[in-house]
Amino acid sequence: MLDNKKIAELEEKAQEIRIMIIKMLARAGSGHPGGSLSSADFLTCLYFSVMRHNPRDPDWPDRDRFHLSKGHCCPVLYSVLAEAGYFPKSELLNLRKFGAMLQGHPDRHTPGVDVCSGSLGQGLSVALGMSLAAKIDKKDYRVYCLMGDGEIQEGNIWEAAMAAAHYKCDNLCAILDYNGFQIDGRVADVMAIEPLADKWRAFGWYVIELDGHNMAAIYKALNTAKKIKEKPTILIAKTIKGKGVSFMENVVDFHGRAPSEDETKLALKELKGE
Ligand SMILES: Cc1ncc(C[n+]2csc(CCOP(=O)(O)OP(=O)(O)O)c2C)c(N)n1
Ligand SMILES: [Mg+2]
Repeated sequence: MLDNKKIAELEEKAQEIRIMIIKMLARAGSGHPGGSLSSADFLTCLYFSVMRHNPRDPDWPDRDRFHLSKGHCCPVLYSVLAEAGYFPKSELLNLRKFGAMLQGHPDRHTPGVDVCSGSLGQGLSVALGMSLAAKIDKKDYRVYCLMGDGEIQEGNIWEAAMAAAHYKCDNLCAILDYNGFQIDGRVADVMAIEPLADKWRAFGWYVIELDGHNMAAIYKALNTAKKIKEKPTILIAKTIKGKGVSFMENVVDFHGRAPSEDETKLALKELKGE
């Protein structure tokens, strides 16, 4: 278990990550704040207390892999990678500029990014491939894959889910950002995904349901997943889309719209607790 001091440090870091997300989106003038903010807590926990990785050696063969299947939420990944030291934080302000390192969706030219993503529904298949590669190569790295709740309406997610259980991929940990919203509105209205935990269990997965904004719970769940044998694990993390900025929370418009100048000022004020 982590002590309260370490939990508080991670919470503070997650808040800094949220601040970076807002600043980079404001500068770019486009991008996806909602799902980036909802993922900030578990990405912070992963990169700063759970994953085995080395920012000075992004291609280290024994590193744990992280795959952002919902690639549109790359501002959270870029912020975490910059905070960890994969590249200078100043790069964040070039987001989405023509020719810049940080494109609107993840690209392998960015240190710390293993796979291009953005076309939803493919990530679990990619992560499954990495997980099988580890087994074939007799390596003990773990593979993490972050998916959106709208994204899992895609059929090939379920094909990968079935295969991962069949091949007993216990080095594979999926995280579902269950924020309840997709591009067009509520997931429950567009295409219902419940009963979700039962579905994944029926596909042969070990399921952990948790509050995706509770740092202690996230840390505990990620470490429980490490101990599960013979099965892949999914963390179904209940989150709030736009978490941390009151006027973005659960507002569909902020799925894919950058804040205006006034909104940016307000958002940063809130996040800094001023
Ligand atoms: C195959 C594919 N179809 C459509 C899109 C356009 N798109 C981008 S984000 C998004 C909604 C995703 O919702 P969700 O998975 O819930 O992500 P989050 O709420 O975390 O932003 C869609 C449909 C896409 N990127 N890929
Ligand atoms: Mg969603």
